[in-house]
Amino acid sequence: MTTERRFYLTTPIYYVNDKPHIGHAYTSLAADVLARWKRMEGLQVFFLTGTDEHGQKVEKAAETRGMAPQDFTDTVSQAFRELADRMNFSNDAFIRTTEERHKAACAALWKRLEERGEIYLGHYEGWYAVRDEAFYGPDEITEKNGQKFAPTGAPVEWVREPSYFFRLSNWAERLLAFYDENPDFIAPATRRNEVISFVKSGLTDLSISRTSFKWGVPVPGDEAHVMYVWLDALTNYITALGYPDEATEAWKFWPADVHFVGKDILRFHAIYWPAFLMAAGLPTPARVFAHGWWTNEGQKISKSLGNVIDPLALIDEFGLDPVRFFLLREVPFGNDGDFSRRALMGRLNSELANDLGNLAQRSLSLIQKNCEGRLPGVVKPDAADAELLDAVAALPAQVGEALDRQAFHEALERVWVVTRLGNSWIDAQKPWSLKKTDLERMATVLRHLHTALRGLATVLLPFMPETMGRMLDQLAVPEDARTVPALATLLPDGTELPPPSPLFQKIVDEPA
Ligand code: ME8
Repeated sequence: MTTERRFYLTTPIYYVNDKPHIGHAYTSLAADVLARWKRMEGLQVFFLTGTDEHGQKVEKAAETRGMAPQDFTDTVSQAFRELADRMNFSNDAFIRTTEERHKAACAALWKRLEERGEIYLGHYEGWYAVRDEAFYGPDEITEKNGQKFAPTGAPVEWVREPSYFFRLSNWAERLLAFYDENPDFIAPATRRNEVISFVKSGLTDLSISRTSFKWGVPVPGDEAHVMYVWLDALTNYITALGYPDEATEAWKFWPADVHFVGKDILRFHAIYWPAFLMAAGLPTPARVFAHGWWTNEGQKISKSLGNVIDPLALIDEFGLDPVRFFLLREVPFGNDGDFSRRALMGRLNSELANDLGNLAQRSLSLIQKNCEGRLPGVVKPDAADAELLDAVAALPAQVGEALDRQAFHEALERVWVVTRLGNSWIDAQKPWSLKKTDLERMATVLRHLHTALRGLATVLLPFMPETMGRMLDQLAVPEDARTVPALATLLPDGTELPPPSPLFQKIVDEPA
């Protein structure tokens, strides 16, 4: 019996208090690339994204617009779905926390925690930031001009209300042992240390219900309370797999292989989430990866500064795949990064149009012109060919290894090392002048270039699915051979290649 290899990866579910921006697109893009790569490796993949629709923040946003919360969330959630379509995300499901199945999953998890003695009724008194939907301890609060703030800069208010609590304080030791036993659970490593020191500094019980507003999942048996939005939200990762029905096919995907999150919400995913799961007797995810924060031309992205980057406008201006490429190429995944139009244009012009696009165009035009558009065979190999061919052959394993660490920038750098090698190799081999001097060598050189281009386009397919799909069309690689394992099977000599056309358009205008 063969066991299918499964891979489950998720994005945060985004708050629907406002329309999507570049940060949301970024997290989901990273997940999309990994999902596509894992499918290409032959794994059965479940890639989940969606929207987080309850809580005070969303309720307030609806109120400001004079809309009923459900109508408001229907509209904004749709904008996130459209973003996923426009960004060509390959998510297998899109979950909304206002769905009935999700409310049922939350209620089931709550009851399980209650049965296991993990929940008690008490009274909450302390600081709460609606913007973060988070509670803060007195030692975390700072004051400026009479207003109190959380470490994130979000204003806090004093909350005093009856509340159910989760016995988080009982889980500190168990969490520390868990981080120790699972050194890869939190990535990157610097973030891991932050979480460990936070847990070591002591955990207090967590307030998990609110009574001062209504927009949430009712607490089973006590409808004066709605569940704390983070307990509700985190549960989405198991709702989507059919929880509480653990007999479903989808449940086999649990536990998750990677939860992709931004660094702002690591605490919820690396502390609360495993604690809830362990307390409920459910398996814990393998990894939470917290990536960094984008700024815009050096400034924090915020609505009040009016510098929110709309991913759809960027796609309209630069094309989808250059944007997808830029976001993962420009900044090491995990670090903060600055978005600049000039940097995007630089990457598009030099790396996509020049390095990759021209290499393809030059090689394929020569095959078209000098080989009647048919794929030549290898007739006159040379020892010098090994450098290029070995580098191309090694690429899938190198890219796979980097992607297993979510090191998207390293994966792309590996690909560009080989792309640059392809360019220096074509310049050294000069197939355009071999036409007059050595036809057999010319055929061999062009065949090797085709092999290199096929390898490059295949490993880049998850990053730029549309453009690399076109490149593979031009290379005459059949749809079912666009995978890493299929690279082992050569295309037959004489395969007819369509006339090539440019893959990327350079952008020459200057930023406004
Ligand atoms: O936190 N740079 O939702 P949210 C990079 N609903 N990434 C950014 C970013 C930026 N400037 N701004 C946002 C929530 N992000 C909760 C999550 S999960 C169970 C519940 C990305 O709409 C990043 O992934 O505030 C961040 O963690 C997420 O959007 C926050 O989205």
